[in-house]
Amino acid sequence: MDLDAITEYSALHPKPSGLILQYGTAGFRTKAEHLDHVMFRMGLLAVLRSKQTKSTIGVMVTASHNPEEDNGVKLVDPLGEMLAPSWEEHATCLANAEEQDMPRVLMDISVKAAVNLQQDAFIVIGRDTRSTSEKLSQSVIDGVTVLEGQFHDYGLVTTPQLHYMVYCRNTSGQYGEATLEGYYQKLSKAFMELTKQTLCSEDEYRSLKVDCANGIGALKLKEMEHYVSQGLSVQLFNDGTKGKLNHLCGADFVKSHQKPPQGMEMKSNERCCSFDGDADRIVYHYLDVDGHFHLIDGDKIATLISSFLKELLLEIGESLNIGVVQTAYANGSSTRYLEEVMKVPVYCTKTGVKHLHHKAQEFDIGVYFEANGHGTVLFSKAAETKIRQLTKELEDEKRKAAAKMLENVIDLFNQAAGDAISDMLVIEAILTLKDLTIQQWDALYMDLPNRQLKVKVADRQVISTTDAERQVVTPPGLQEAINDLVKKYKLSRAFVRPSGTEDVVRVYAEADSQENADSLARAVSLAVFQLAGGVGETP
Ligand code: NG1
Ligand code: ZN
Repeated sequence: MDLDAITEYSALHPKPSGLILQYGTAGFRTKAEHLDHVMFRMGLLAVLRSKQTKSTIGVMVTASHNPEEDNGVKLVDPLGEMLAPSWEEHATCLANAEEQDMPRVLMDISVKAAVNLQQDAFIVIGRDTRSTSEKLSQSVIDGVTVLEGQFHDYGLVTTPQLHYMVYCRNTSGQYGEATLEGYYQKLSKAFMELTKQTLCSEDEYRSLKVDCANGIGALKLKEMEHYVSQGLSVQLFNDGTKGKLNHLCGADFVKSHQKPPQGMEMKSNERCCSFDGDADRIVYHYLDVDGHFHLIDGDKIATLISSFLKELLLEIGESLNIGVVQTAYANGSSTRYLEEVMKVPVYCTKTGVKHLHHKAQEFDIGVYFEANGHGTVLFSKAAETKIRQLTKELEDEKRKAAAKMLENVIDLFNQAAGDAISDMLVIEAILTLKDLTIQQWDALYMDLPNRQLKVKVADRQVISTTDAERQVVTPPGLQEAINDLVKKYKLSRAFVRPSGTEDVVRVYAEADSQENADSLARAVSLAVFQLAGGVGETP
């Protein structure tokens, strides 16, 4: 390592002294103007990680669903997965090292992680449409270059597309070709094959309105449109030509406000969906004939997909197991429906897709979705091999067709990460194949009314939790207070946790009516404010 060169280049990306950031649920995220040094240093770190794993590593510059003014960065591990936990710690140390200590901290990491510095390194870089992203990704490149890493800059891509590129490059093309063209071809081929059996060609099934959150999803759907146009026509809204990123639109807005996005013309019973700012989340929604808004969130997406997969498994008659993974934010009705009606095992993990992803790997087929619409389906290698073998060997026509469909589903899901585009195509295929309207899908079960709120506290880390974040451990007395409040309502449930991406404590409450869910959420927020050091206005 040329420490002099590192010191010299680092001075061009100086760290504001005293600034402390944490590699959280989704990497580093904060106001864009505080991130230049972090980007440079993540370029350096990506090179070390690449040398250590002898693989291509990804660096994505995005702040997903957060406001336009924010930005962020995360590293993508060799199989398209989130960065390993021990390296998250390295990332935090490196980002927070004061200017003069940084080269030494970098050396320490390299020694601790037993990195062979002679090894080659290859980094792929992507960014979202934020106005600050281009310059910040250039700082990543500066970091990569000073450590003599090779790189390929994919420029504007969705987060899942970058994960896909990493996965492709580390599996020597077996998974797909590491280009955008390769991505579109792989997905569209699987989609067209999956849907070709259907006779249904009514327009209402084939056209979908997409709210792109004024983000990267719009550009990429435009690029992909003609690949799938025979099976699906998408009409794009909030495509970034006028509105502000994630502002009053997008999956996060729609989910957390339980309202239609602005800038989208919705007629009653029309199927609509919303992506988030980097296109790794999707939720569906529609207005009914009375003009009421209905949200179909990640839980209902998981239900639709897992029931479809379960039917196909029954059809082919193989004993492959299937499990659904959720977080505490999953609506209570969804968990009940999955367990009691569909008889699928359901597991709860901590928030953040890396936790869900990890758990989902324990099954032959692991379906995981966060309620906010971030998720995918993982097939174990063994399950994939079995299914591919069955499509060749089975003689029974019906069983063979079912196996073929499962094979298409495998190809259609971006197994490296939750992907709004993949998810959308799978959902559209299932609705078409099963001849389901959005209302019929929605009617699988009724969501319990719920409310999410945020509370500002001096130090959100005073709140620690257990039982997949469903119980508070500290500060003392808070869990007891929540228990007492929950008892006052029917069908109620509430929990609180420090956010991993924002400086707030999140509060979630569910109850038998919207009024009750709102009032429980408010009461719990007040308890947090009083017992966990609230600041600013009392909730
Ligand atoms: P935090 O800020 O830790 O709640 C949010 C989402 C996560 C996940 C991450 C990463 C909720 C309640 N939380 O995390 O599910 O998607 O952002 O983007 O939706
Ligand atoms: Zn996102």
